Amino acid sequence: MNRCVGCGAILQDEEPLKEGYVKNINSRLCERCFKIQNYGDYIPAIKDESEFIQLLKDINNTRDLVVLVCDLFNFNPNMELINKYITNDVILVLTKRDLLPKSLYEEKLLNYIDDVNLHIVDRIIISSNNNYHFDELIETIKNHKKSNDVYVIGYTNVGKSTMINKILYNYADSNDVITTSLLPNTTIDNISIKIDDDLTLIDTPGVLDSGSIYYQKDIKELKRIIPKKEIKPISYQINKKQSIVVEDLFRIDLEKNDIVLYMSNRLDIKRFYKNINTNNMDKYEIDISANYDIVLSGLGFIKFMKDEHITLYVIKGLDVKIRKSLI
Ligand SMILES: Nc1nc2c(ncn2[C@@H]2O[C@H](COP(=O)(O)OP(=O)(O)OP(=O)(O)O)[C@@H](O)[C@H]2O)c(=O)[nH]1
Ligand SMILES: [Mg+2]
Repeated sequence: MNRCVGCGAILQDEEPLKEGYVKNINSRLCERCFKIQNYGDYIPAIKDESEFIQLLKDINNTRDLVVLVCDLFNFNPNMELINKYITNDVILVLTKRDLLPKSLYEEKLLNYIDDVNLHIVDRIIISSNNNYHFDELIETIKNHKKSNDVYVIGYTNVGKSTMINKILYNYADSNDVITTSLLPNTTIDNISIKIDDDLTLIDTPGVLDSGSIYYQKDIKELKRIIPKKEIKPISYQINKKQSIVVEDLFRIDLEKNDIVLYMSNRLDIKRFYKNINTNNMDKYEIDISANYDIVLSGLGFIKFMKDEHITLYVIKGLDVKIRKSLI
């Protein structure tokens, strides 16, 4: 039984629509990975939560070191499942640093997660795109590993496979590349990647947070909506009733606040003093506190400087979370 080197699926030549399909059973890469890697095509493979829970339980049984990868741009402090099932030693890796402003204070980011039960032995901020802190990362992993195997886990699309590819590229003598993509649920099953004689990283599939923007928009739109480089935060000082409207994605009605938007700079943001159509949008009434963020899953976040009651309309189905401000 062979597995695809790109996504970990078991290779099979019988069912073209199922995971791991290849025309020639001796191929190393399944057709889906071949298409994603060569043409950027995407064929979704949805993981459900029960499979993710089983994966976490299996990892928990090993007692091996876990590298928990979190996406700084789409940071969800609710790590309920991982918190519940993982009791292994954990290195917390906060990635996609390149998307946030260069000037910000990293100490606050590092200590942001403090009320979880996880046994965190070390924390590190990285960027796979900028090769930032990779020497420190590999050293930290080697210092804390319990055996040769180290599991890389996290929600889908946070950048687990991209990080492992960068480690492979930097420190291993191999041409293998794990498939990565803009869209969630790229890695299908565990993939063991030998870095050297003492270290094998095991890439794992993540599970999608329900309500992400990835469910609401197609790939063409997502390419524009998901930032690729450092975000320039956009600040607004609001001192009379008005609405901030971002395309058909969301609208906030507020009266007196200072807010900062952290999202793709390719989005079209407008201010209105009149009522704008909100047909078919989900409506939230929120008492927001000063120094809290509203996180719009996958799209970015908005920091509020003052306490205020706001009305928020979002594209149907998009998840809205509130957290202490990250920045
Ligand atoms: N800006 C930026 N983007 C990144 C970084 N790391 C990964 N990405 C992007 O994030 C997206 C998802 O990356 P993957 O490595 O496929 O994510 P994953 O966690 O393996 O996802 P699954 O396999 O679906 O669980 C891709 O579009 C990557 O290019 C980073 O350091 N900076
Ligand atoms: Mg992956």
